[in-house]
Amino acid sequence: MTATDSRIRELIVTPIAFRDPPLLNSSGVHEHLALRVILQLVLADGTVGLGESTGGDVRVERLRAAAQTVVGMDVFDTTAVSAAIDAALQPTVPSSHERGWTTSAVEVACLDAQGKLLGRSVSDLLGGTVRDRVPFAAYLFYKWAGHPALDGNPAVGDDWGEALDPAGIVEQARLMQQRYGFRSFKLKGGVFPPDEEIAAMRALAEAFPGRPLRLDPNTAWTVKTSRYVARELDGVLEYLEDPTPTIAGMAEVAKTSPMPLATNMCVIAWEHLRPAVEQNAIQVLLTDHHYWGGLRRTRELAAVCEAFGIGLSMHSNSHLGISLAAMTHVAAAIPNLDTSCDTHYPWNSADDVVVPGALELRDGAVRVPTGPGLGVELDHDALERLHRLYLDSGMKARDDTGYMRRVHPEYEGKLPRW
Ligand code: GKR
Ligand code: MG
Repeated sequence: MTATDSRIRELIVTPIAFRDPPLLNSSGVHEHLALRVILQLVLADGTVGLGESTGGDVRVERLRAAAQTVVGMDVFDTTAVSAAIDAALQPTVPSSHERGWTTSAVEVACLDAQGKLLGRSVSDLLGGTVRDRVPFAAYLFYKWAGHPALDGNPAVGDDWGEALDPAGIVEQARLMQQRYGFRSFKLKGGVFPPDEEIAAMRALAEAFPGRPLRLDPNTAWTVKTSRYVARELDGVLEYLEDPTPTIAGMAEVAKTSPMPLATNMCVIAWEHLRPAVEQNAIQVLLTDHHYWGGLRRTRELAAVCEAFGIGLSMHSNSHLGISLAAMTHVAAAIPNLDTSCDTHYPWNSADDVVVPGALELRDGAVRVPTGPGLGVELDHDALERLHRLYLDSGMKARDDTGYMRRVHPEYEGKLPRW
C-alpha cells in the first residue's frame, strides 16, 4: 500500500431521521422522529469508513466544516485529523465538549477505514478485545402508549405499550428481557415525583431479584431530594446516575449516598475530570465515544478513570447500528469497563442503516463484529429513505420540552424539579 492510497478524498455528511417512540424524561418526551448524522469517509482508493453522530442542523453544519478540513489528510494520521478539525472549529465553537462531537464522529470513520485497509477489526486497532461479547442493560422508559395525533399527523402506536407506573415499568422490563435477554436494567427517571420512581425501582428489584438496577433522573432533583432517594434505595441500586446538577451538587450528594454516583452530565469533557476527582463527586463515569474524542480517546479516558479508582459504564442516546458497532468495539477493548453499557438500540433498531446480520442483541449482549473495521455495512437504500424522512420532517433539532408542551401546554421545563 502506498501513502497516497490512504488519503481522504471526501467526507460525505448525510443527516437522517428515524422513528422513535414517545419516551419520557426530565425534559419532556421524545418526538416521533430522532435525528442522527451518517458519515462516509471516502479514501483515494475508494475505501469507505463509516461514522454516526447525533443530528440537528448545528452539528450537521460543523461536520460539513470538518469535511472541508480533512480532505487530503492521511487517514492513519488520526491525531492530526482530530487536531485540524478542533482548530477549525475553535473560533466559533468555544466548548471543547461541543467540538468533541465533531472530532469523535470523524475519528470513528477514520478507524473504520483503517481497519478495512488493513483487514483488521476496530477493536484490534484499539489493542485487541478483552471480551468477545459486550453486555448491555435494558434501558427502561416511562412512556405513552403511542404518539398522539398532532399537527395533521395521525396517532402512532408501538408494540411496547404504555408504562406510566411501577407495574408498567416491570412489564416493559419483562418484554425487554424476553426480546433481548437483558440481565441488568436502567430506568430513565425524573418524570414522576421521586416516591413514585422509588416504588418503580422497588418493584423491579422484587421482579428481578439480584439483577443490577440503575436509576437516572437527569438532574431532576435537588441535593436534599437526591439524598432522600439515595437513602430510600440503599441496597436496591447498583448506582444512581445524575440525581442533581453540577459537580459541586453531586459532591454534596456523594457525601451521604450509600451507593456510587454515576454521570454522563457533569463530567463530559477532559477539564471536568480534575474538579470531579478533587471533590469526589462521582464514583462511576459513563463514557461516550461520541463526544470524548472518539474510540482511542475513550480508551485513554478509561485509563484515567482506572488511575483514580472511578468505575466505568457507557452512556447512550437514540442511535443506530454504526454507533452500536463502535460502542461494542471500544467496550470490548477496555479491561476496566466491566459493568453493562447503556443502549437505546431496542427502541430504534427497526430503522437501522446497516445491513442486518452483523449486530445482534442476544442474552443481553452484542458479539463483537469480526469483519474488517467496524464490521458493519451501510444499507444505501435505508440511508436514502431516512435522509428523505429527515428532509420531509423539517426538523432542525431535538426538542423534548417543546413536543411535551405541544401535547400538554401547561408543562413547565424545570430542572431540578423536585
Ligand atoms: O433519550 O431521553 C433520553 C435520555 O435521557 C438521553 O437523552 C440521555 O442523554 O440516555 C441519556 C442519559 O443517560 O442521560
Ligand atoms: Mg444518564
